[in-house]
Amino acid sequence: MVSQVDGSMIVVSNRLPLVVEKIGDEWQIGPAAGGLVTALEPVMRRVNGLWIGWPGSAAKAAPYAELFERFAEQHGYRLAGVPLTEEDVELYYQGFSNETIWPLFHDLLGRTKFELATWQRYQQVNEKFAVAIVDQLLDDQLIWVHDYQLALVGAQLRALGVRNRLAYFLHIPFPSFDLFRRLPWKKKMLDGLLQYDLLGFQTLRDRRNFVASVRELYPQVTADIRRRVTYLDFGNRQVTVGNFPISIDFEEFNQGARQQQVADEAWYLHEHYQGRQLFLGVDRLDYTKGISKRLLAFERALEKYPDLCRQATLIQVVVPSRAQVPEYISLKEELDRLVGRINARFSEHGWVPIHYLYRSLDRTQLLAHYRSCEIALISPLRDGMNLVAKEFCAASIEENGVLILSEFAGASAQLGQHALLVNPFDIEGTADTIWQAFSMDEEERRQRMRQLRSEVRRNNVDRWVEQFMIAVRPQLEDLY
Ligand code: ADQ
Repeated sequence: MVSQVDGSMIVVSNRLPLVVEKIGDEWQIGPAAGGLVTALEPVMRRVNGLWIGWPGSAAKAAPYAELFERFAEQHGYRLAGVPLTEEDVELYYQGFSNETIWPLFHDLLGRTKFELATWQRYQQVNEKFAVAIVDQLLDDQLIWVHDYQLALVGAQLRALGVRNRLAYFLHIPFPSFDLFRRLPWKKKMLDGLLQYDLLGFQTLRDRRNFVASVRELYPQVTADIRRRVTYLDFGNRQVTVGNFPISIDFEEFNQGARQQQVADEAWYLHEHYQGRQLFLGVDRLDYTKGISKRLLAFERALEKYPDLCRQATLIQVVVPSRAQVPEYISLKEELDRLVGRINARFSEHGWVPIHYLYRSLDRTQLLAHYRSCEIALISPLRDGMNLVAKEFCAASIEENGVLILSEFAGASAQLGQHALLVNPFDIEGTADTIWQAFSMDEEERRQRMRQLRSEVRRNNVDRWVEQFMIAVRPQLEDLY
């Protein structure tokens, strides 16, 4: 299926999938970390696509034409940049995207700001993206726009006269109408989204929330609900709405975890933490990831189940993210304080309960951590999907890992049956689940992990793209 879109797809996202930096006199390019990039890279390589986005502000003077050419040779797909001004970044990205949509769509109304100036700039920057797309556009290309920063690009493209098929995928949750209705510009936001031909969400819950909001604000619409998609009929046009759980390249993690370098790193970790079970948290620095509550739950578990002391260690890896947004700066300070307090309270000679790494890991180190840690502790307050949960299972090649997963992660819809589900707001319950995982016998671990791995293997990233592409192509609609 995927080969049928070879060369004919434009992917658009806020950030281009690369990091540019100057080392000495040399400009270097490297791949960026993050869920979207992890999911789309293999697909873009396969279809030799064009990816349009903002290159980032760190390196304004970089020779982009040359760097993009080098990138295309190395990665097998092309890039085109959308330059943004500092004010754009402040108002559209840090402002409306990350201080309005992000918290609101993650059910965190108390953190949500509503400011006219950021909303206005959001619309203008979405138009900038639309103009950049038109510059590159061929007649019959599919334009696939990603995520919450670019909800209105489709509407701006239509306003510029573009008639290509337009698809959109939202990587974060879509909130209930009760929350969505707080947005002062909700009608404009929906008007914009409804200009896409296909709207993709992560879970059935998100799709239902979206359709419910449309029905509230457009009472005349008729909704034809099928198993995989809902068709919204506006009389003169139809919009397809579906849920497509994003995934990972299972084999990349499964095979990657077997490499010698990974085994060496994993051996080193085992030696270092000998005789202990390792819990692992891997997250971008973000208040939605529930890191503070997780640390409190771990603390409560140490208090309530003293056998954990000296026998369990939590390795918490946090990747720096959105470092300019004030909320994220104070979150970092809060985590530093919490880790310090808990470690000071429980540490003994030769054992520290929490090992806290504030940095990104390279692929080998990440795989080694997945492989050597017995228990993944993934407890976001809300998460569109959460790829770390799937990566952990795919890399758990000894098949004895335990997955503790928040019921509010999109991934729980697929993995919930064989993971240990927690409500991250329930510190006591999470502490009990930490103990349950720690004391789970080998047989049960294997049974659960085998099921989890076969679920992730079956529903890998290819399937995500395939399902999305089938939904994009109207001649296949009868299949549903
Ligand atoms: P994110 O919020 O970025 O993505 P997630 O899905 O967990 O969250 O993806 C994070 C990615 O970053 C993973 O691929 C992981 O391997 C990588 N990563 C995390 N910590 C790392 C570290 N310390 N070092 C190296 N790499 C690290 C958004 C949504 C999610 C959704 C994805 C994809 O918020 O809900 O799953 O998009 O749609």
